[in-house]
Amino acid sequence: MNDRFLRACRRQAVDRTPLWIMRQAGRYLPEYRELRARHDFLTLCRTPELAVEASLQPLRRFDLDAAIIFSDILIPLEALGCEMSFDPSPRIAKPLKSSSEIEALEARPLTDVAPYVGEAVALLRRELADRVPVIGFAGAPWTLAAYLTEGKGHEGFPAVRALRAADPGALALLLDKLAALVAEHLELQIAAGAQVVQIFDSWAGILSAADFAAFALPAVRRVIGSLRSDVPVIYFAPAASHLLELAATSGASVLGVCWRTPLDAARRKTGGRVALQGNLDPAAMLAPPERVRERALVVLDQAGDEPGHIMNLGHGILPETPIASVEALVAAVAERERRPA
Ligand code: 1CP
Repeated sequence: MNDRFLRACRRQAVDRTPLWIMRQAGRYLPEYRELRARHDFLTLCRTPELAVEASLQPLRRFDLDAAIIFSDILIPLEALGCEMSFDPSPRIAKPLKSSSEIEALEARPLTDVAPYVGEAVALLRRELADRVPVIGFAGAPWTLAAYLTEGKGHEGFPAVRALRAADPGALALLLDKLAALVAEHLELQIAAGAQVVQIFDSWAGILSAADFAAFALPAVRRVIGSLRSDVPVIYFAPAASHLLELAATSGASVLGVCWRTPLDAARRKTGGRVALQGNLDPAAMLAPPERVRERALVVLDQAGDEPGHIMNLGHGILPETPIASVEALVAAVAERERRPA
């Protein structure tokens, strides 16, 4: 098997830096848009054959070192009885408004509510036949709490920050319940064959360091600490340069870094305790291929020669990204093959 991604997660030497792309299965691919024209988003997520098709699409085109299961971070919220739709951004029918609603939340087993998640992971493993490892993923408790209280994506997510001020005990209870759900969601994917898991804390950056340390971080630590297997965990909190040192203590073996923090600075701040993933600016992918190459080589230089770097963008690939940019990124990484570790 191509195991350079797994080796880099463990900070072992590799023949070249592994590459995958956040949101690599998605809207920048014409074949994904075709699939979506025929099926709505939730149908893709809930039908293992279709989810696996979306996961495999980028691997047919590009020499990538990992596959990510096609799903969404909000999918496990169904276990809490939460109704949602995607248009294409998520909407939650009844956002949580009160502490009594939080107290009343009871999770049904994910294997009953969303058996298709494990089925899709297992099918993807079979289809890949060990060509590259499979990444499972989940949203972090804090980020899921942000959507559950706000009901949709919303700059700064004021509802969850208001809850923090009004009723910190209710927020802590919500994070506890979500940590249990996220852990179950990750265990289920690992049991089905996921070889790495990534936790997306997309909205951790809206917190002060003190509130991150008091609320979001302990919830992530509980999730990671409860995992029974030793699959590498990637923790990604974008727009959170002020939280980097704290994030490095989450228990994850890899820290995803967004484009705002150069990888050499991230390496210094985290003292080499974790592997790093990232961090080409997704907007740089809108430039001509030669500029993409140059920007990618800068990132590889900043990552340095120490083992423990996974090349990626600093956030999800933008839907308007040209295919030629992805090809230029893949070629730039290949250019550095067998540079001494
Ligand atoms: O029309 C469509 O096709 C729907 C668009 C879409 C897609 C392709 C959504 C709705 N989700 C996804 C897939 C998805 N989402 C994946 C798997 C594909 C891959 O990575 O290759 C993953 C890992 C996610 C993760 C996700 N969903 C995050 C974390 C990553 C990040 O961007 O920080 C978040 C915050 C979400 C919520 C969400 N779901 C969909 C959208 C458009 C959003 C974010 C925007 C919002 O809050 O409004």
